[in-house]
Parts: sequence; structure tokens; C-alpha cells
Amino acid sequence: MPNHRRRRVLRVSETVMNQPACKLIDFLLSRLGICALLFLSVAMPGNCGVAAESRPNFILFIADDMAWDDCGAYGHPRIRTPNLDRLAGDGMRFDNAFLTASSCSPSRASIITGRYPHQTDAEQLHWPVPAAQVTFVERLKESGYWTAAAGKWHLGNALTNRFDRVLDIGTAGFQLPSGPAASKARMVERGSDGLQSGCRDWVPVLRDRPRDRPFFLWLAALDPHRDYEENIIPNPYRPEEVRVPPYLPDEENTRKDLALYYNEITRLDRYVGEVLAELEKQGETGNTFVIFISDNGRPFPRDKTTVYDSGIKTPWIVRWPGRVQPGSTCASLVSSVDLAPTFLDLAGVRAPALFEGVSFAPLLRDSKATVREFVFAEQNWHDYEARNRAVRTARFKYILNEYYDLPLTPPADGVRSLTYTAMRRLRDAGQLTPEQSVCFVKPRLREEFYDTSKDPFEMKNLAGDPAYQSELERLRALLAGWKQKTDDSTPAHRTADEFDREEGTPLANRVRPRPSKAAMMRAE
Ligand SMILES: [Ca+2]
Repeated sequence: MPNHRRRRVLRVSETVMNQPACKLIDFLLSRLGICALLFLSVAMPGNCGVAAESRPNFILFIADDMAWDDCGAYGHPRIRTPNLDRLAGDGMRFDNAFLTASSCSPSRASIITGRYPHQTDAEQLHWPVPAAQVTFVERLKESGYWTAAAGKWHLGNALTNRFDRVLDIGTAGFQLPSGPAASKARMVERGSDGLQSGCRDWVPVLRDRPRDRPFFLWLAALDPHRDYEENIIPNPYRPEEVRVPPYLPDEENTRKDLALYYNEITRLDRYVGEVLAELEKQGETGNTFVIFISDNGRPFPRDKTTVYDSGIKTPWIVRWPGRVQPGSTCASLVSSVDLAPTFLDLAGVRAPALFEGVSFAPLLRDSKATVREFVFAEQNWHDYEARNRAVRTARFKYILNEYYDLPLTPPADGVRSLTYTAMRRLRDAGQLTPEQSVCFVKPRLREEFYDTSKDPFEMKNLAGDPAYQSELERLRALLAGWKQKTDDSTPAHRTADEFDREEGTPLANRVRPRPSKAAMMRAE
């Protein structure tokens, strides 16, 4: 490689600063197999104006509250997701992908800023991301990409100017209004199917894009977020078809609730298929990096808003024809904080030093490679006060419950659900197993430790088991180091709950839009 080319490649790939320095050259050269066109003709921001069409387009699909394995691509025996299954068949399925939070807006804030939720000042649900935050989207835009978001936005007003276009579906599909309008405690968006799913504008935004630039699309659904309605798809799921996790009671209301959730996943799959068909029609399939993820786990008790895998593990399917081997799988750990540096890496744009993640581009070429040894996750206020932290390796999970005096109450819409209503009744009748009673227990244990290889549902806490003490201490130290490095300090004051923990009904202190973190701190 000529020296001037090598210098340029080095400049492009400062994003891989987290790679060991001694491997940097090998790493960059190995990448040419994937990204030869990219690196050799990339248009750097403020640099040469080389053929923009050689850079990949990006489509990021974000499901809302979909568990990692609730689709055919991840082996679910009943949920019909032909388009996701095809996407995985044409691309790479990641089997150990994790989010940094199990809460809608903090998870999205982390994805777009490449930082952990508590570093964004938007770590609590519905706190808007402040204007001072840097995102990967504006970096793509500055480098010549056309950037657009369509569907669920949920990040506040300060970031909308980072995109060329934002088609916000509005909040009626996932957020109760405040005041008297909230009294019904239902938030179903009325209207067309596309409005309820959040996917109405996905195909139009792709169809109407300018054709002279590479593009980045942030396509965010409202599916399968609550509330649920009957008969939203042909052949809706029947209660006897669902798979009930062992920490939920296997009874008729739980089954009915899960069937309604499955319906929304199948509806979402259809919209994914429509976008991919439009992409094909435009002849852009081959030059488009497509990734499908969720923002948090299933909206059921002990799933969403927990740092168990059922809250933070996500589907993660990448299709990039000619670069990613069709039908491949990758077991290496990846984190949603890695998305921002990866998009910039693949676009040949330098990542800001404050990004916390690493590019997972090496895994696209070699699924056996490793880009990180552990992932971190946090849970903060979400309808109810909470503060939990976790670190996970490929095998072990350590959880620190900082506010362990508080129960693990599900999100308010989950509290109002068929499932939790049944669970309260069964609790009162003394008919829940200890694993099914977790959301009602207080105080909880301060520390939890799981061997996910033997106990994928994290039901056997090994924190007191002498056989695991050395591993527990290693992970405890890792988490403490991460908290220190990322300035994760316990707030001086707790935030008030905004819903009743037993019934899920809104309390008088709840107002929407929610004030920012800064405004709430000033008020204290
Ligand atoms: Ca969500």
C-alpha cells in the first residue's frame, strides 16, 4: 500500500482507538477486505469530495419493546416474522447483543450519542436529550449523508436538527397525556394501521429521499409497545401458541397478553419487509447496510426496565450484501453503545473521542473476532424510581441494585397489563412461585450474580456461592471501574414515582412533556 494511502487510512480509522495499538495496522489492513471501496474513495468531512456513492447507505430499524428472541430468526417456534428471517438468512445474526438500558428513551439517547445513558443527561424516561450532546447523525450529515428519522422519535426537541428530516409519529401511541386526559390510562393511537404501528412514514421517507447522496435512515416503530388491541393482523395468535417464560405464571391472561404482543411483532415485520422491497426497487440493496434491533426487552413483568437479559438483550441482525456472509451468526459481545462508532467507521468519518463504544465492523468480516469482553447496562427512573447497574461477560452477569429497598415494579403500562393483574391476584392467593414473585419483593438483595450459560433466565442468584466469589469480585471491580470512569454517581435526591405501584394509575405530580434533567435539578 502506498504511504499516502496508508496515512489516509490511519486518519479514517482513529475510531478504532480502543483497539490495542499493536494490532492497529493489521486491523486496518484486514478491513480492506470488507471496505476496500470505502477506504480508497471515501469522502472525508472537509476533505476531498470523492464519489459519495461508494459509501454505504444505512438503515437502522428499531423495534419498541421486542425481546431478543421473539422472532423466527432467533428460533421462536410460533412468531411469524418472514422478513426478519430473510434478513438474517441474507446477513449475520448476533446472538450476544446488549442494550445499555431497558427503557425506551434512555436506550435511544445512548444509541444516538454513543454514550451511556447517565452520560447523556437523558437517563430517565422522557428526559429530553440536551442540545450539548453530540450524535453520530450530525457527523454523517456533515460528511455528506442525507439523514432522516421516521416513526417513534422520543428524544426531545434539541436533536431534531441533527437530521435533514424527522417524521415524528407523535407520542399518543406510547405515552399517556397528563392531567384529566390520563384518567382512562389507555394510550392506543386511533387511526390507520400505520399510525398505530409507528411505521406509516418508513417507505415514504425512503422513496422521497434525494438520490444524489448516500443516506442514513433511523426507522423506529411503536410495535410491539403497549397498549394492545385485538385482531390487528390476519390470523392473530392464539393463547395456546405462546411461550411463557418461567418467571411469569402460565395462565390464561398471561397467554392472552403474550398473544397480543406477538401480533404486533408480526405487524412490525411486514413494515420491515415493505422497506426492504422499496430498497430493492431502488437498486440500493447491495450498497445498503441494514441493521435491526430493539430498544429494550418485552413489556412484561421482570423483562422491560430490568437489567436481566430479558430486559437488555436485543435482536441484532445485520445485512450488507457482499460484505457480510449470508446466513452467518456471531456469538461475540456487542453493545448498543457500539452503533455510533460503527456507522461512522463504515462511513469513513472520524468518531468523537467522547464516544464510549467501539466499532464492531471487525465482526462483520470475521464473526469469531472480539471487540469487547464485557457490556454494561443501567436502569434508572422509568415511571417509578429505580437505580440498578450491571456488567455482563459472555457468561456471567453481576447486578448491583443501588436502590434495593424498592421493588422491581414493571413499567406502569405493564402494571396495568392482563399479566400483572393476574399476578397480583395469584400473589394474594399465595399461588406464585418465588421466581414469579420477584417484582413484589422488597427489600431486594443488593447484589446478584448469574451464570447465564447454565441459567439463561437468571433465576438462581449465585452471589453467596463461594465457588463464584473470585468471578463475582472481578465483575464487581469492573463495574466499579466503569462507574468511576463514566462519572456515575448516585443522585443527591430520589425522583418521585409518577404512577401507583399496585394499580399503575397516574399520580397527580405527573406532567407531560416531562421537564429536562437540568430543570428538575434546579427545582430541587
Ligand atoms: Ca421501548
